[in-house]
Amino acid sequence: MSRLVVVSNRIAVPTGRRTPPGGLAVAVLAALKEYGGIWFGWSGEVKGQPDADVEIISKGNTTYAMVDLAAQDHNDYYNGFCNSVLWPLCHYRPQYIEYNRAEWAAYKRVNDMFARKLLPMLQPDDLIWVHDYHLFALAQQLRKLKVRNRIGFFLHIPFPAWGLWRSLPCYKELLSFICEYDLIGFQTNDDLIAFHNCVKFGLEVDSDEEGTMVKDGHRLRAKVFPIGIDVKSVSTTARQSRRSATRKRLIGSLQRRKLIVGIDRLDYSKGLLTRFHAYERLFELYPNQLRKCVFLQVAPESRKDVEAYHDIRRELEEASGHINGRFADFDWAPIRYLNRSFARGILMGILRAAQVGLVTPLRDGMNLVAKEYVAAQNPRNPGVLVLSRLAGASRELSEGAVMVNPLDLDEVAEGLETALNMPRDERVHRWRLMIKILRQNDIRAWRVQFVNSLRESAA
Ligand code: ADQ
Repeated sequence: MSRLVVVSNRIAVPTGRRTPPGGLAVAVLAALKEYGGIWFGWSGEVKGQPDADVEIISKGNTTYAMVDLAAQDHNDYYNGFCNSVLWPLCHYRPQYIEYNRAEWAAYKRVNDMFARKLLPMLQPDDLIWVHDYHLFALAQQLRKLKVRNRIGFFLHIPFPAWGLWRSLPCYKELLSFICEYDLIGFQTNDDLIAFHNCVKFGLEVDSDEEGTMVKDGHRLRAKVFPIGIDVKSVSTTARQSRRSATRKRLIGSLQRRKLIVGIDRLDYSKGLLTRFHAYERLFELYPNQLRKCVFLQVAPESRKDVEAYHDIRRELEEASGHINGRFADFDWAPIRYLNRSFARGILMGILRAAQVGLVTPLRDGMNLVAKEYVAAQNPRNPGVLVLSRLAGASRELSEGAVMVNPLDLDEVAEGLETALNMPRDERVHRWRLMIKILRQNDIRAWRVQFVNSLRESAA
């Protein structure tokens, strides 16, 4: 059986018995355990010299291969082209795009460096699975080095519509790089359609009914593989947290009030500021909710080196201060804003304790927190998910969740009111609809379907 070679911007080496948190790490580690192989990527270290040596750690049937990034590459490739061009572009936030040619050159340079470092480790029948927008150009760089292996790519974030994609100065070149893959996977059908349109209008290449495109004699298949979670593991972790001191402190502090929870990275795509404003609107539209609920938002900082992220923390502190100043009482503060991260067990326990999971990104490839919230619930007395129509997860969960447009503050406030008052029978009914889908499309199904499709394209 062929080995699997996974390539992602960052890699996560498991230490001791602890598995690194996050859906991607869990899925990749399980796939590598099954097939054996290599996980290759950036070590997370920034060093002065470009072209650093590859550090190798072997554990069982898996090899972890890591390279450091030079300071200039970290700035221009990672903070620059990846997070100041591609991330805002794919999340429909063109106002945050800061494009320059030096950073585009750095993107190609780092993709080329990854390809050259990976090359000596490859065997002829390895299946190569590349992850996310940092490495759109990797297949093209590997092909230049005469690598003939099958190469698949999964995009974790949305793919933008043609009208937006074409605003990227180097859109044509980047698109033709993506077409060097054999298989490309998207989170939702919307992303797949957007990609087909970009290839059609940008490169004048049509696709057949099965989503196959042929460009310069090379066949690329594009399909949808919605990423899932390990439902059982989330549910068990959340249930076990019942005994944790943190959870007891949280429940005690609520004094029987209902808990609304949000858990996100501090990122403009997650719609945190509009979420805070919508919560404020809840008390304007439904003053009966005053003193009856508490909103807990956990949001640790991310990408602190990127300019567009500088203002978010201050804006959220101001908004939460304003809401508490406006509505709080001696013994009640409506909002608790925690600007730090927590261990996974504690997070899953918080999700289980909450009567409402509030997930309102302005754009999101999938949003695993929405799925984790559902899996963490007590089946006999579950909470309600209030979910943005603009999250990829809405494609699977729209029947069970209370669906809202995050830009319509009144609609989010109404959604919260509905969720806070929902009778138990309806909550159980909605939860069952969602958990059934989550079990079908779990993390195992995601990786098995992707790897099988890649293998088929090899045949
Ligand atoms: P992210 O943008 O990071 O991922 P998301 O899917 O919500 O977003 O979260 C990924 C993981 O991080 C989840 O397992 C979650 O529990 C954890 N996490 C989130 N906030 C946290 C916090 N405050 N503290 C600790 N852990 C936290 C990208 C895309 C998503 C897509 C995933 C997977 O942007 O749309 O769902 O990849 O494909």
